[in-house]
This record gives sequence, structure tokens and C-alpha cells, in this order.
Amino acid sequence: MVQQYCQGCGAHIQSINPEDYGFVPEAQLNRRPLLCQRCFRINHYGRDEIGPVQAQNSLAAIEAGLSWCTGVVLVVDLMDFEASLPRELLRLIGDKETIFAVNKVDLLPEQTPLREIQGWVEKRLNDYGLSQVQVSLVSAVTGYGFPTLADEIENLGAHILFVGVTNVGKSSVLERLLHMRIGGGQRGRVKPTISPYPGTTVQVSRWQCPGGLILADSPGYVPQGRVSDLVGIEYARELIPHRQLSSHLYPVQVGDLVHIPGLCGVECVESSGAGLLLGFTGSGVQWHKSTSKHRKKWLDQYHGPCQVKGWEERTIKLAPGQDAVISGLGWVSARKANFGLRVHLPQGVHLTIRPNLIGRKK
Ligand SMILES: Nc1nc2c(ncn2[C@@H]2O[C@H](COP(=O)(O)OP(=O)(O)OP(=O)(O)O)[C@@H](O)[C@H]2O)c(=O)[nH]1
Ligand SMILES: [Mg+2]
Repeated sequence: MVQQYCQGCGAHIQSINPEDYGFVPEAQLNRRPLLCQRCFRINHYGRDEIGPVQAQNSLAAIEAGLSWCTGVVLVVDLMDFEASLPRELLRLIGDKETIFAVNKVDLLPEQTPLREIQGWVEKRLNDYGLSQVQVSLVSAVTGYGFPTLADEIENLGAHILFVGVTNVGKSSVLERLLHMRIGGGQRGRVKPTISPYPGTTVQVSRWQCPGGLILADSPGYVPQGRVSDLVGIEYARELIPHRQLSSHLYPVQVGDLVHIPGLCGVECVESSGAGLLLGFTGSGVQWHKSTSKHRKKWLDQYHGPCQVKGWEERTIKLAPGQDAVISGLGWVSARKANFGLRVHLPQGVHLTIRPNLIGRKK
């Protein structure tokens, strides 16, 4: 019997276990297009009843996809830039012809000049040893940048794989390009399944376009060190940036605490003068200000939906015009003073210092 695949998530179709990926009741196996029960329920009820793809399985699928493809579109989430570029994923892609599609630019504050962001992205990629790479700023939600991206992928050969960490918008970017390529009478066909939960796509799924081009979706590479991956999927949905970036500006002196309740705290232990910290998030949580005296209340004793198993403490220096990024959560940016900060993070979460994404650049 020919193996069949779910068109939404790429899972192998099976009629044995409703609690596993790719389940379609036997009586519905002849339906076209074929969509598994999990995708159907994500699309219609917004619920993922099975949960995210396992890291090992997604890695195997990405490796298989990479050996099939002639070129790669690496989708990066601008709101969680560093977490979108795990070393191992970059190593796997190796020297395949690649376009970096930096997605979710619609979440930037409206007045942000995109030309500056393009320069910022190129410099950051340079820091990762990725120089002379092709960068396209896009938004799968508004369609920004898609005419250019659609032209650029012409140079990637006939088999193009969309790769990236979970939830960056691979399926969304692919869906928009399919719509541009296929459009017309085929619009009603099943689309790649898109959801706010990380780990939706579970296998490589291929889409044939006119002219012989094949675009393929892939499951997300599961990165290390994101706060959003340490919490339950319903709460992860809250933490993942989905609305325009908001910032809160706090005058900060020694003894102040800027925090996201139950998730992280940034204590000022040193300051060169009257400085400011700007806290950024694009999600359902926000930065608040308190004092070091209340740190325990806000972090250890906070009984929120996220039960942090243990805390880690990192002491950093942050100069004006630098961001301290807490992976999968948000960042604080220093203005007007040099700070010594003690950062409290859930165990295993990555902290990165970088030149500021938002605001005047040096
Ligand atoms: N604001 C905004 N949200 C986006 C954009 N692109 C995707 N999203 C949202 O990001 C979430 C994840 O999108 P998907 O396309 O499912 O992401 P994915 O990378 O395929 O995710 P996995 O299959 O889980 O690895 C969904 O809630 C999308 O609506 C974008 O350009 N802007
Ligand atoms: Mg997907």
C-alpha cells in the first residue's frame, strides 16, 4: 500500500491510534485532500490535542529534507532572533544555497525604519559568521516582502525546503508563497497547518507548483533555552510574541528590580548615573518594576501558571544601546548609563547581550 501523508502537517497517515500523529478514521481514508484529525482540530477548534513534535523526530525529518532539497529558506523570528539561529541547525544546513527570511516584521513598532532593521540583521548574522548572506525581511501576516522573496527563491533550484526553529512561521511563509504561486482555482485546497503552538508540523510535506517547482515545509528544529519551551503549551502560546512589540521605560537605580512575574528578574547592582531600562515583549506578558527587596515575592513565591523548577543567576554589564535578551520571553535595553545587572532566569534559559534592535543605533 502507498504511504499517505497529511497535507497539513506532513504526518504519515494511520488509522490505528487516534492519540498519535496522522490519524484518519478508516472510513475517511478516501477523502481528498487528506487531513489528519489533529490538523482538523487545530484548524477548526484551535486545539492541539497531541502536542508538539519530538526534537529527535523533527531533527531526523529536517536532515532528510536537507538531503532532498536544492536550496533552503531559513525562517527566522525577528522577535526571538538569537533563538532562531541554533548552531546545530546552521551546521546542518551547511553550505546549501540559503535565503534568510526574517519574519514577523509586522510586530515592530510602526515608526521603526525597516532599512535600519535590515542593516541590524546583516550585522547580527555577521556575528554568527554568516557574512554575504541573502536576507529578506517579511511578514507572513501582512504580506510585506513577499514579492521580493518570491523572486529570490527562483535562485534556489527546483526543490526548496523551509527550515527554522519551532513557531517562527515556516508554514505561514510557505502558505503565502503557495498562494502566490498556485492561487486561482486551487485556493480551496488544504494548506499547511498553522498554529500558535510550537511544534505543529511533524514531517516534511511537499507542494508541487506550476513549472516543476516543489516547495516543502519541515517540522521546527526544537531549540534549547527558550522560556516558552519550558512551560505548558497553553502558557507557551501566551509567551510567544504575537502582537506589536510593547516597551516600558523605567528609570533605574541600584536596588531596583525590573521583572516579569514568575519568569525572570533583572536587578540593578551598579549604575554609572541616572539611567533607564526599557523592557520589551510582544506577548501576553509584560515587564514590571519593583525593588530587590521584593524579588522573592515576584519570582520564588509567585504561583503563576509557569512553575519554574529552579533559578539561575547571571551577573552582566549592559552599556547604553545594548539589549539583554531572555530567550523565548523578551529583552531589556539600556539607555543613558552603564549598568551592572544581576539577572535571574529559569534554569537552562539562554541570555544574550547584543546591540539594540529598537531605537537609535550607534
Ligand atoms: N505577527 C505575526 N505572526 C506570525 C507571522 N508568521 C507566522 N505567525 C504566527 O506564528 C505562529 C506560528 O506560525 P507557523 O506558521 O505555524 O509556524 P511554524 O514555524 O510552521 O511552526 P512549527 O510547525 O510549530 O514549527 C502562528 O500563530 C502564526 O499565525 C508573522 O509574520 N507575523
Ligand atoms: Mg509549521
